[in-house]
Amino acid sequence: MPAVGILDRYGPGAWPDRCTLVSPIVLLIMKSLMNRIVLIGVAVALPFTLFAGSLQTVTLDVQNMTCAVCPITVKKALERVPGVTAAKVDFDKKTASISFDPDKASLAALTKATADAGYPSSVHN
Ligand SMILES: [Cu+2]
Repeated sequence: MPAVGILDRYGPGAWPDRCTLVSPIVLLIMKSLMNRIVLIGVAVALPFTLFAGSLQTVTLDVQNMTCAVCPITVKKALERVPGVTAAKVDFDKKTASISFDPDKASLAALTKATADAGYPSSVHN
């Protein structure tokens, strides 16, 4: 970090005598700035952590998957829906498990996405 380099060069030892009072103040200011940067980092990261808790998971029954490429097409279609964080498609069970943010994506948007790709789906019971 460049701030550390500045402190090394202009730290207590490097300053002329008349600056002995100023340098500790500069050090204090630098330290409080660093603390502020850390605090901002925490403040930015926090909402993402809270977000992770509000994800919803749903399993859909998917029709028309006839070959090994079909699940990939369904997965891509689901992942393109805004708010979807993960989509797993099971070819053998003919299902798709989707994690999504319910504030951004709806069940209707998910089933529409698969239907538009050629694979109508409905919520698995
Ligand atoms: Cu196929």
